[in-house]
Amino acid sequence: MLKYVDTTFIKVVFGSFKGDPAKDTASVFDHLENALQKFDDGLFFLGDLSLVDVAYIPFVQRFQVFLGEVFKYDITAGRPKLAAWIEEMNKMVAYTQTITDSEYVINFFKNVLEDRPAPLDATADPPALFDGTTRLYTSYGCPYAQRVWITRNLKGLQEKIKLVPLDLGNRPAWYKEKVYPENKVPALEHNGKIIGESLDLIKYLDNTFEGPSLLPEDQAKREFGEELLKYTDTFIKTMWVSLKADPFKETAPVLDYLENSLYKFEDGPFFLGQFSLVDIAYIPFTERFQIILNELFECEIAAERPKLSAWIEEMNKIDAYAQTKTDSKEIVEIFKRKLM
Ligand SMILES: N[C@@H](CCC(=O)N[C@@H](CS)C(=O)NCC(=O)O)C(=O)O
Repeated sequence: MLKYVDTTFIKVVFGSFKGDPAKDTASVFDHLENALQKFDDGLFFLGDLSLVDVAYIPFVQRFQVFLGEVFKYDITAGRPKLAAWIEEMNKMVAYTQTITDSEYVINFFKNVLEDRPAPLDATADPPALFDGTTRLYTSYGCPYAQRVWITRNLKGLQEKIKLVPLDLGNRPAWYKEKVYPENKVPALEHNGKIIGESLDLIKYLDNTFEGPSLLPEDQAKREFGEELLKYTDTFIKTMWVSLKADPFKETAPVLDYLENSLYKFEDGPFFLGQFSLVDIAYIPFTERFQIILNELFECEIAAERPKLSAWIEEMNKIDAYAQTKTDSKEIVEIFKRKLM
């Protein structure tokens, strides 16, 4: 059973997410159901509780949540032993204390499963504009657009907001003519309107759509959040300009501003304590500047800035963000081209 979990069970169920889970997972869930009938001196795989139960439960729990919520497929239907085993496991505090929130599990799988559509270039036809579909016009390499993409993922809006990536180097003419006269990304098509500007858009998504709220209620936190959102411009400009001068010296004040800001609220590693839109607004830029300054100047922005270092580490654990990252080699190439 311990061999089966990693070699077969997890792979088959995971693979089924892109096919027909009810059909494709039948053999592996039946295998569990039959295994549970083998020893009848208890409700567990080997009769008594054992490491086998421990090895399976984190996966069975996640698959049950995801298949139930997203595919409306109940893995325990027609499998009474499996149902009884799950019920028994749920009585165990040592396990229940470790359960991850269902919303997080669902979003994690949605993010892992989402394929990136190919960017549209000048030869591509426009989508069926203003047909009621909500579309995020984006570019995979653009840090501004990345802010909105992360927000969409975090709020679990992968199905509600369709990604329409553009090839910015060879943009389709219809984008400027029919969608967004500014001809920039990001832009959101929603309810017959086009909305631009990444900072406005992340707030718009947070206020308009369902999903976890990405700004704290606390007034002091909100005010500081606004200040930090405004500061993104200064941060980005200063970091950019430094690349053509002396990055060690010129980036210090803005990086210290971030470091000091991270001391303000002690109830978490993020800018406002808990994770918020502020973290989303900064991360695409800190990510890029960290890579570029390391690569071109051997300058580490988080060195001797323990709060910034811990923040970056925490951010890297967030899957909704990890899914939106651009390959670091590509980032270096883009910057080198811009700096020439
Ligand atoms: N202030 C805008 C900036 C957006 C922006 O500059 N996007 C770039 C790509 S990263 C773009 O579309 N550039 C195309 C152009 O300027 O023609 C925002 O925050 O959304």
